Amino acid sequence: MHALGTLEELPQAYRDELTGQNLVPLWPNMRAVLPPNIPSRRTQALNWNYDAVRPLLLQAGELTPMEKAERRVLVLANPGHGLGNMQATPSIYMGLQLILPGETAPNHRHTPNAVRIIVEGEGAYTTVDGEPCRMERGDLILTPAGKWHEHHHEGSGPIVWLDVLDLPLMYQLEGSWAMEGVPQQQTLPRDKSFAEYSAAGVVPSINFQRTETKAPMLRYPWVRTRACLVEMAEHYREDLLRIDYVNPETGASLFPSIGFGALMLRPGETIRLPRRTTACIYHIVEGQGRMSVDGGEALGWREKDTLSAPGYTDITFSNASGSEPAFLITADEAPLHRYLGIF
Ligand code: GTQ
Repeated sequence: MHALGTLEELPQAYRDELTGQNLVPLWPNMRAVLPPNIPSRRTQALNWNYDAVRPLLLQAGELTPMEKAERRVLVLANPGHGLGNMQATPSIYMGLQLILPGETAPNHRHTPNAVRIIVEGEGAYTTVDGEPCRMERGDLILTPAGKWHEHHHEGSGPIVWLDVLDLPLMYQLEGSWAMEGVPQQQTLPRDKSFAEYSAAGVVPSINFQRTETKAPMLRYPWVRTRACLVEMAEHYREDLLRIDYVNPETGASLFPSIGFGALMLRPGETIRLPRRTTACIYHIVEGQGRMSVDGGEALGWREKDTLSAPGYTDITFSNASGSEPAFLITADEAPLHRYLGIF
């Protein structure tokens, strides 16, 4: 592509007149917004090391009471997007949330879709539109757009989970807002929706036509996902051990914006992920190893760490253990890319 005219080549008086009319010439900016052959990506490959974050999160528990925080969260902000913009990837917000024993994060609802991935602790539950969902290590708990949710913690130690929201996208769309609520009545049985969909391919009987249903299952227990990957490993010789989390009624991604998945690395295995357009985040549920992006310097990771990587890259993951498998939960923007026809 040949070089285009610059702003400096234009007479100052002309530039001033354009500015005065809220006009901008395209050609000096053309290559920046339509770069040749590959998009510019601000998402940096990095690891938020849990051992480094945890003491700061616990300190937040001492410094800021729940009444002053509402949600006590340290945001995993990708510096490539500017820390203050709270983006892990262009559309994905991530944060580590802490609740101390006996605390409650008050009821509210908002337009962004959210998933919690439980990192450590026991005894907490999130009530979503009246349904209490138990939170155990590695579980996914969904609070889709517009659903009331409040978090309770009745355990003895701290509980920490990873919040994954499409907040940056909603915010850019000028569609992000929240509403405060009164404490919820638990009108539904505990883990009701998980009970209904707890067997793959078997769904609750209803007496009306099945149509697109927004997140009919709210809790995806990690033990089930892990067991599925281990079972797949029994039957697959060398294929990638990877699953997608889907809506059990429709097979669609959990949200229209963010797709969730999980990966298993066999002992000692190095995998090369198929190249994708979308940026991705990885949360390590079990194991330790390395991630390399486009053959760059490898980033080490271990259990409870969370990583990000830009799209249009070759990504490899290596399991450092020769005897134990490693497990990762992934989140990416693939559903949006598919919808837009760019995946
Ligand atoms: O738990 O509802 O990390 O509303 C950011 C916004 C968590 C939540 C976040 C939220 C929540």
